Amino acid sequence: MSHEVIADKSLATQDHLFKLIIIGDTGVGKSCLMKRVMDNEFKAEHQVTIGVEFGSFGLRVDGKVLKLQIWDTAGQESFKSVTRIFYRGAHCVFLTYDVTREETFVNLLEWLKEIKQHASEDVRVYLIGNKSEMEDQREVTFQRALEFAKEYKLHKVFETSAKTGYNVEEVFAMVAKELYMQSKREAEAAQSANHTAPQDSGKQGGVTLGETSGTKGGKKGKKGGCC
Ligand SMILES: Nc1nc2c(ncn2[C@@H]2O[C@H](COP(=O)(O)OP(=O)(O)O)[C@@H](O)[C@H]2O)c(=O)[nH]1
Ligand SMILES: [Mg+2]
Repeated sequence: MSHEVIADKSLATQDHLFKLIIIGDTGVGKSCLMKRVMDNEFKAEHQVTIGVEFGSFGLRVDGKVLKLQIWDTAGQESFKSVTRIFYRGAHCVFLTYDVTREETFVNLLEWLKEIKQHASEDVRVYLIGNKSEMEDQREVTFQRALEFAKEYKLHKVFETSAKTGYNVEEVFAMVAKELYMQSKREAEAAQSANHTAPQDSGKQGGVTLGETSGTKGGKKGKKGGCC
């Protein structure tokens, strides 16, 4: 499915809005990923994020405007109580690590606990290994990330480089499209359930438009992007 990135950052109107939260240890490149996708820029110096910063990324797909609302969180332990609030209502999580620092990969287990405790049960978790252009300093192989994702049932795995831009726009665009397709499927399922229900037994149809319906892995799907 082709797409066109919408340059207008104000993006006052959109057909679908999806919330994405970026988490992971400090210094892995969360803020740089957001800066790259929003402004196509990279900053070499590390400015510690205080609490949470907010951005957005817009896309036109299928004649519809999709907007990703991006919440870039601080990685430090001291900010966790603040950032936890932002897991609520997130459609997806970018769980990030630095491919050149193994400790940031090991710490993913702690971040998974945060997701389990504070995000909704059916949130999509994408594993993102950043700084992929630093091949000579790599400490975590892609294979290891794939195995981790399989073991913990994460949705997908990618490597990116906020520095070169490798895979950044592609990943954000793909996620927006996946969320859009999911919300479309859910709306269609809800609609057909509404149409067929009265013929069944005269009982109330169990699914209301915009409510959950079964999706991948037998889990309940979440509310589609709001309009
Ligand atoms: N080589 C390289 N450095 C990066 C990349 N992404 C971020 N950095 C650097 O890593 C440091 C931390 O980045 P930042 O986005 O502030 O990390 P955050 O704490 O996770 O938000 C900064 O010095 C960035 O310049 C990348 O893809 N490649
Ligand atoms: Mg940051």
